[in-house]
Amino acid sequence: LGRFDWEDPFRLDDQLTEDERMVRDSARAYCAEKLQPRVLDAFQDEKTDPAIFAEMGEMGLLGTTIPEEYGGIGAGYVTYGLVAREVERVDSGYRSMMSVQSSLVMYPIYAYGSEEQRRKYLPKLASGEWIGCFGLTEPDAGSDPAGMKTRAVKTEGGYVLTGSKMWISNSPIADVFVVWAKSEAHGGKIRGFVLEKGAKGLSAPKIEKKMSLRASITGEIVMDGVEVGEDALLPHVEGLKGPFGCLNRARYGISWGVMGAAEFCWHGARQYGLDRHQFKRPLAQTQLYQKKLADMQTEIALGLQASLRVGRLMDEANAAPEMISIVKRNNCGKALDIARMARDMHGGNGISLEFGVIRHAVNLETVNTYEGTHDVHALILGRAQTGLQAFF
Ligand code: TGC
Ligand code: FAD
Repeated sequence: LGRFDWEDPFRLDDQLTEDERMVRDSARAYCAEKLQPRVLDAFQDEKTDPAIFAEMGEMGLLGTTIPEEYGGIGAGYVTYGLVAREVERVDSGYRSMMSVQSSLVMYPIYAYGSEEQRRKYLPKLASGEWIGCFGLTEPDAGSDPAGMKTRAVKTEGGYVLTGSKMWISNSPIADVFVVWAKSEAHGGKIRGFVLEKGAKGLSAPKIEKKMSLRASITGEIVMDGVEVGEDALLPHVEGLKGPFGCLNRARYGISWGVMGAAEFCWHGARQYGLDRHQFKRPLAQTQLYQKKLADMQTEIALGLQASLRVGRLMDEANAAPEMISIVKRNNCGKALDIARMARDMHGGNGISLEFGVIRHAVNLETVNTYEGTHDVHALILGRAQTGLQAFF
């Protein structure tokens, strides 16, 4: 008979390579030593520490899939997923900071950029010296990015960008802005541009009063006639497949990340149930409590296996976007259910920041919404199996 490890029911660990386990373990140690101790204050005071980027850079956690010659560690997508799981075990906001930098800023510069753009930006983004952000969403274009209003108008030496982006992770502290705009010179097609902090007409005010992802700063990007040279254009992609190519990677990473947050909540609820006695017995010795723990264990075990499968296919360049929609949607929804359940199982203590479960629950509300809402991914999957477009 095989061995059963309650924490790792399908022995995910055995399915990883030695290199994958090594990066995972060093990410886990960094997160436990450096991120976990500061998360409570960061969330409570809504403070993002920019030093985290340099720390992550030093640990090789930024742009893990980017080749070494540009500052990455040239690892695969399973490794990237394992890192996301460790970081989000601490806080979805910290994972957000990491995944925007890696999948939404470094990836497009690597995949769609010129050699000069790669050499100029990637090493400094990999080390965390520069912080990046990704501007797709607008005040009037969220689930439907094709409805964006931001425009790039051709000038003699480059382009002038006008428009505004909303709900942009990292933007108030960003040095590098990957921004998507409709370009008249390209028949109104969506093109990517790399803007730099300090450009005239470019500002990134912070969005205040967030009740979720409070450890990760979010802002707008306001472009009031920002002039850039021809060298700001990402030359090798046009159309929505540009930003979607980045989103595929970030959504996949999120599918692992949220399982880390869910594991934190599950483990917390289990320990709480063992420690806390009511009616002269541990809470964990009641049938209802055990059923909830079994549901959590099952969903997390299944979710991780699914993400591992998609990751292996990504490493073979053989994954379809719809597979990513399945794991992004399902794992986010299940993680949110698990965090809410863990909050309930902690009773009154569950609403205190000290136990972490309410923080994960409110964070996961965002994660279930960004990178394509739960329902938008249902529509992507509905379209794929019926051939019928139900967005509009
Ligand atoms: P549609 O007609 O489906 O496609 C337009 C073009 O794009 C191509 N495409 C893809 N390419 C690569 N990967 C994918 N996943 C792709 N999906 C579509 C498609 O082939 C087509 O190409 P072409 O060459 O024929 O033009 O587009 P649509 O306008 O009908 O879109 C529908 C929909 C709803 C699926 C899409 O718009 C969508 O996914 N909406 C959700 C928006 C979203 O996810 N926004 C995320 C913003 S970034 C963010 O949230 C970062 S938070 C990060 C953090 O802090 O961690
Ligand atoms: P809407 O699109 O207005 O959706 C509202 C509701 O309507 C949702 O329930 C949705 O599922 C539903 N809905 C929409 N269309 C349909 C339909 N056709 N049929 C049925 N239901 C529908 N964006 C970036 O570009 N970069 C970032 O770095 C970034 N970071 C973010 C950080 C945070 C903290 C948050 C909250 C958001 C961030 N976003 C970012 C934006 C995010 O991607 C959007 O919020 C998300 O795509 C949803 O868009 P929306 O908020 O405009 O909602």
